[in-house]
Amino acid sequence: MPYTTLLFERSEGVAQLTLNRPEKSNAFDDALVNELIDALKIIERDVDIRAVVITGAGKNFCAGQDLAPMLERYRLPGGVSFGAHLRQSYNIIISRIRTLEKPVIAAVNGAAAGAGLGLACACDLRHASQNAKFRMAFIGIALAPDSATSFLLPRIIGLGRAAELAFTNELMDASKALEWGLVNRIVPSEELLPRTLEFARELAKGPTRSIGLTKRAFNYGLTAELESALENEAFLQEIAGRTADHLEGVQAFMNKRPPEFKGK
Ligand code: LHQ
Repeated sequence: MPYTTLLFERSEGVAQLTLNRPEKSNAFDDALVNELIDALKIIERDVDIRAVVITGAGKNFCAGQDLAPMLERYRLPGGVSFGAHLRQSYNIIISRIRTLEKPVIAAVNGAAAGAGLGLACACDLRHASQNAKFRMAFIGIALAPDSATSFLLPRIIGLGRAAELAFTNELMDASKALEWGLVNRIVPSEELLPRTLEFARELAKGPTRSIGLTKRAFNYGLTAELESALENEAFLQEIAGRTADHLEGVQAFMNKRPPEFKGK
């Protein structure tokens, strides 16, 4: 399907998704939601894509839900069902990113707010430009958290800090985000994309199955008890131990040469 709000480029094993509604701070409308879901589906199935970078066009990363069309929907007979809206939009996007067995990096080039913050939190790593800023936004419009911000944000930065960010609706800058562990690194603005893509290309040369299984183990571990996490590790290691990349890794180590992983 032709996209109108999302740029989908791929090169050297890396898919770059650029949310492309810069005049709206890349806020999500229905088209952007559907195109992002479609692109994630393609990426999931394409074995040649072994890492993903998500960024925003223009000065911001993503302002969350586009509030303008929401206003129109309030006027519809019967109003608007936010529950239904979430189930067919952000819930799908967040689940697809978390269960995608490939590394996903958010290159946060400006504001990430509301569902845009949720999108960044769903990624495995967050690289921020000096201009990155983060806002929960929900309480600003008297809503409850969505897009897994209630699940992921306290796990990333801790419950107390998540509560402060949510209740005050503060616009947190990049250096505080680094201090609080929300972002992995800060990069000068003009270097954000080239350096993140370079980082992603290195990850794309890695043992993709093993990275995917690591992600699966972390996901499981977020809610598991110790005994079941140990059992899950045994189950996943059984899979990893049978991959071609594992054999290559051990052979390369024994022969004192760098491994050549194929993602298989
Ligand atoms: C926007 C938006 C926006 C449209 C900036 N929509 N245009 C929601 C509802 C229902 C059900 C389920 O779930 C959700 C999920 C959510 O995501 S709720 C949270 C929605 N997002 C917000 O409330 C964020 C509101 N925006 C902001 O706090 C700021 O605009 C941020 C921090 C994103 C950016 O600040 P600045 O960099 O200072 O830029 P700006 O405020 O000047 O915005 C630039 C333009 O983007 C501006 O348009 P204009 O035509 O005036 O230049 C804004 O109107 C537009 N924009 N957010 N959500």
